[in-house]
Amino acid sequence: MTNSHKNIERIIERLELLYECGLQEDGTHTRMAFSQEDQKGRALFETWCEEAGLTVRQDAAGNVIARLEGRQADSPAIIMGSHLDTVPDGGKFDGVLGCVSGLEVCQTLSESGRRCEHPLEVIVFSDEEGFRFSAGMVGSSAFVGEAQNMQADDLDITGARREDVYHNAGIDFHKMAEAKRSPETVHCCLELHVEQGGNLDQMGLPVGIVSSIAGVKRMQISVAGEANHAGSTRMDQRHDALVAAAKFIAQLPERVKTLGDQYTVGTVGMIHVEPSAVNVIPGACQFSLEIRDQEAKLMERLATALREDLDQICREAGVSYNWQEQLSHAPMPMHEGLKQLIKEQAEASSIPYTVLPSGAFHDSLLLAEHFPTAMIFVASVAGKSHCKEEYSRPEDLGLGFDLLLETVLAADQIKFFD
Ligand code: HGY
Ligand code: MN
Ligand code: MN
Repeated sequence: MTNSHKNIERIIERLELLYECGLQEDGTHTRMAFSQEDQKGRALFETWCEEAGLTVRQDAAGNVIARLEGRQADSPAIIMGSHLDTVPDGGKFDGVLGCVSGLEVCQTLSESGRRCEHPLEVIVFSDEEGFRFSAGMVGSSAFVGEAQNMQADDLDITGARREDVYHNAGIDFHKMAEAKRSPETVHCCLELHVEQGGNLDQMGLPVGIVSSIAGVKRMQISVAGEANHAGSTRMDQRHDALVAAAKFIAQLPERVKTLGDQYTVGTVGMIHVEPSAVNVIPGACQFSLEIRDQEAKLMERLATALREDLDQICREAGVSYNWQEQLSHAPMPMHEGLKQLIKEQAEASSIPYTVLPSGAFHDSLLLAEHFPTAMIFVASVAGKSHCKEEYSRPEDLGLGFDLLLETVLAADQIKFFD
C-alpha cells in the first residue's frame, strides 16, 4: 500500500484544525496540558476517532486510547502514540503528527476493508511537554507504571494546584497509578514525530529512523540573597540573588562544551526574580536548568560539576541556593528488531532514510523501557521546532506516513518481539 494524496490532505487538514484549537487572544497558538484549549483539541481528535470506527476511552492518567479491533481479539496491541499538548506558541507538528498519522493508518485500513491480526491503538499521552508543572511525560509515566516526583499541592505556572488542575480535566490525581498498562497487552509501540532538529533537512532526506532518545535531567534552582535598597546599599555590601544566578547561567554554555560531547545540551528556559522592582536589589531568584545527552554517565558527571559551580558562586556571593531535581530519565536505545523492520520497509518502498539519535525526548523514551518501541522522524525544515515556524513538507509527511503504515503491516505479521 502506498500513500495516496488523500491521506496527506486529511493529515494536513487535521493538523491545521488542531492548531486552531490553541488560538489565544494575542494571536499565538498554545494548547497547554489540561487547559481548555488542550481539552478542545483532544475532544476533536476523539470525534475523528469515533467517526473512523475506533472505540475511545480515557485511562486514569487522562491518556486517550482509541482502539481498532484486529482479527485476533485478545492479542496484544500495536500502539501508535504521541501527544497533542504543546509548548507556548509551539508549532503544528510536534506530537500532533504522530497522533493524526496513527489515526490515518487505522482509517486507511478500515476504508480499504483491511484488518490487521493485532488490534491497533492510537494513544494521546497527556502532558508530554511538561512546561506547566516543569516535569513532562506525565501520561506515559503512568502508562508504564513509573512514579514521577509529583505532589497534589504542586503549583503550576499560574499558581494552580496540580490536584485541582487534574480534577478539572477529569483526572483523579490519587488514582493515576491505575493507568499502568501490562506488557502482555502490548505487541509494540511506534511513534511518528518531526525531527525537531536540522539533520534530515541538511542531508536532504525526508525521513529518519531513531537510534536512541536523549536522556533529560530537569532541576528547579532557587537562589536566596538579601533584598535591599538599590540606591543606598554599597556594592560590597550586597547579597544579590540575580547576579549570582546570572554568573552561573553565563558560564553554562562553556561548561557544557568543556564537559559534554556532540549531543550534550544545557538550557535555562525560565527565570523569576523577587521582588522584581527597579529600585530593589533582588532578594530571590528561581530558574529552571535542563541538561540532556545520549549517555547517562556523562549527564551525571555534568550535573555534579554544575552543582559544584553553583555552590562556589553562591558562597562567593554570600547567598544560599536550593537544587531540586524535577525530572530525570536516562537515554534509551530504540528496539533493534523494530528498527530493522522500519529499515526493511523503507528500502522496499525506496524511501531514502538515515539512522540518527533524537535530541528531543518523547513519550517513547519511557515506552522503550517497557515495550518494544521505535520512532520514525520526518524532516523539520531548517530544524525549527517549539516555535510557530515549525514546518515539514507535505511530501515528507507523506513518506513518513507511508513508512509508518508499512511498518504497522509488517509488525502485524510478526508473532513476538523479544
Ligand atoms: O522537550 C522535549 O524534548 C519534548 O519536545 N517535550
Ligand atoms: Mn513531541
Ligand atoms: Mn515538544
